[in-house]
Parts: sequence; structure tokens; C-alpha cells
Amino acid sequence: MKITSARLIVCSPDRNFVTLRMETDEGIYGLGDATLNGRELAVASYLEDHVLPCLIGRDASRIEDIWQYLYRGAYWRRGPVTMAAIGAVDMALWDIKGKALNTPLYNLLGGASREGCMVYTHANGKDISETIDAVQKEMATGYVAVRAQAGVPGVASSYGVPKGTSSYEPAERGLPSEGLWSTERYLNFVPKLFEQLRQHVGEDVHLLHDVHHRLTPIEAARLGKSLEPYHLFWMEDPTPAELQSGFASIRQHTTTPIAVGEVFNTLWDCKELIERQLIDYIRITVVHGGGISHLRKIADFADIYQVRTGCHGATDMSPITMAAALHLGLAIHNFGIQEHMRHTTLTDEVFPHAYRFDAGYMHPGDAPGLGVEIDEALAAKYPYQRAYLPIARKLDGTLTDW
Ligand code: CS2
Ligand code: MG
Repeated sequence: MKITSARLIVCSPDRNFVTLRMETDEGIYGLGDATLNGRELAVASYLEDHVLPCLIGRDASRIEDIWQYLYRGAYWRRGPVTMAAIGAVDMALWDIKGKALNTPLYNLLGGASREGCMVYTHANGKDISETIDAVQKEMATGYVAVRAQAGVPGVASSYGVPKGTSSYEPAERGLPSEGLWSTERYLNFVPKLFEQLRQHVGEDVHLLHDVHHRLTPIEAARLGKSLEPYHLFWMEDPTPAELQSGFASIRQHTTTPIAVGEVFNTLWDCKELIERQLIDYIRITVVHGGGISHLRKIADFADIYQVRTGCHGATDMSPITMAAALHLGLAIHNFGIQEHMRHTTLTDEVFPHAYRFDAGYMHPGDAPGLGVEIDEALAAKYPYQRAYLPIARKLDGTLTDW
């Protein structure tokens, strides 16, 4: 089965998405997500100008060989743009293989290990009481795991908290906005948030929290220690992970589980974290981690060290990545949890999909391949719009980590 054409669909149904559509001489096509939040057009160019011309005429069934051809063959390795481009090609090829064999992708990855993938969603509020309401609302819709973020008193705009009444979306259209950050105020506030949350929502629901790389290792250690009585499912991205050994000092001080990896793109970014058992959950996602082929290898490596997966699943992962993550999560044995930040109705209309939510768990569905379509006519009505993630500065004006 030969690849006959490959093209990109760049659209913005409420937010930007870059989608690869690959066709074969047998009439079967595959879809891949190539979205890199705030840098979308760089991946589109990498694919269009440098990768897609090399794929025409190749055998679409040789997924591993094409992966190695793009990774090793480029000479320039790793990095979010490269790996998102490889990820999109890999997803499209697995989609084609599933359709060619008339079976859902999870069957090709070893079959289902579980009935569904436990997911967590986001609950955000301007203050503690709004956040408690938001967590209770998500529990009422069936979620058994909820990430809680609240506005920090004395910090004008807190990460993860919507500015107006609209639903929260990390990227903002136009040029990047700037907010403020105070580690001292944050560290004093978060234990109070979780103390109140446990009092109101009880002990059973899994509570998660995202620190968004804002702390030094010893600050993160203090946070983890102070949150121990509220037994979080995880504390996410406590410190920037370029310094993998920094996690050792967090580990020395706290039993709060640690999740990291949404900005990683290869196994090499987390090899030490996993090998030294410095983390509990690896969050690399299918699109940014070089696709299903590479993420599968990362998951298998992590399994040896009792590290489980907790894939990034914010709205900048298109429904195609969501489906891929669910197929992988259903199949692998060391799946932990999957993030599920719901897409808008319009995004779901542009990407009709077979995956479904039921009582806190998601299933990828049984359509052949990934089980996601794209409505190109509808997508064409929503062209790309420049958008960025906000930037945060400390009170003295210097930049925080993200
Ligand atoms: C966040 C994301 O979902 C998460 O855990 O960290 O909102 C993240 O900021 C965006 O996905 C970045 O593109
Ligand atoms: Mg995060």
C-alpha cells in the first residue's frame, strides 16, 4: 500500500489545530494531529516543506521504518517541532493500518487491558469557594478525578484560572499577554485550598494539582510535604525538568506523587527521571512525543520502573491525539490516568469521533483505526488565528518558568 498524497488542514474552530491527512493507492486515508500550541505554523512548514515530499511513494504499512527514517534520517534530532511532525505522520500511519485491517488501533497494540481509561478533568475558580463548586460540578457529571486550580490572593492572574466567565482555554488570540506570579503567596495559599476541598468533597475523589513548573526543587518539596494530609493523586510539573536531578530533592522530602512531561518530546527527556524513580507519572503525549510508536516505547520503559502514564490532554491536543491516547491507554498495562479537558462543541463538530465518556472513564470506541474524522468543509470556515500561551513574570519583573 503506497502513500500517494499527504496534505495539511490548518483550522481554528475555537482554537488552532494542524491536521495531517495522508492518502494511499488503496483509497484508505489516515489522520494525524500536528498541533503545537503557539507554534502551529512551524510544524506545518516542517511537514509541508521538508517531510511530506519524502513520503510519497513509500509503503504506508512500514510504520517503524518511516519513524526511524524521519528521526535518524533528518540528522537533527528531537525538539517539539520535529517530534510533533513525526508524531502526526506516525498517527496517520497507524490510522491507515487499523483501517486496512478493519480493527480499532488498541487491538494492534496488544488488545484492551481494561474496560476504560480513567480520566481527570479541570476545575478552576477565582477563589476557594468557586473552586469547591467547580470540583463538585465535575463530580456530579461523573468524574472520579479532578484537577483543582484557584486564583491566588494578591496575584492578579493565576495560571489555569479563566479571566472572565468564559470557559478556560490556555491559549489566547493575538500576541502573548503577561501576568504576575508570587511563589510566596502561592505556597501559603495552596495547602488552604486543598484543606477546604477535602472538607467539602470528601476523601474518595482523586484530586490533582498543576504547579506549571513555577517552583525551585526545594520550594516544590515544601509544597508536596504540606499537601500530604490531602493525599493528592499527583502534583504536576513542580519544577522545570531540564534539570532532571532536581527531582531528587523533591523526592527526599515528600510522598506526594509527582507527574511530569507535557513539554517533553522523547524518552531522553525523562530517562533519568524514570530510571531513578524520581517521578510516578509520565505525561508525554502522542502528538508531542513522536506519535504512538515512540510513546509506546516510553511507556514500556517506564513500566519497568513502576512509573505509569498520565498523558497530557488539554484542548491543544486535537481529538485525533485524544483518540490515539485512549487507544494506547486502553492497551498498555501501566496506564495511570488520562487528562480530559473537554473540547468545545464546535471543535467536536469539526472532528467527529468514536471515543466516549462514561462515569469517569473513557473508551476509544471500536471504529477501525483511530476512529476520528475531520469535516473539512466546516474546518474551512474557521481559518488559523495567531494565538499564544500567556507569559508570567515574578513581582520583580523577571520571567518565571512555565
Ligand atoms: C496544562 C496545559 O493541561 C495541562 O496540564 O499544563 O493547559 C498547558 O498549559 C497547555 O496544554 C500548553 O499548551
Ligand atoms: Mg500541565
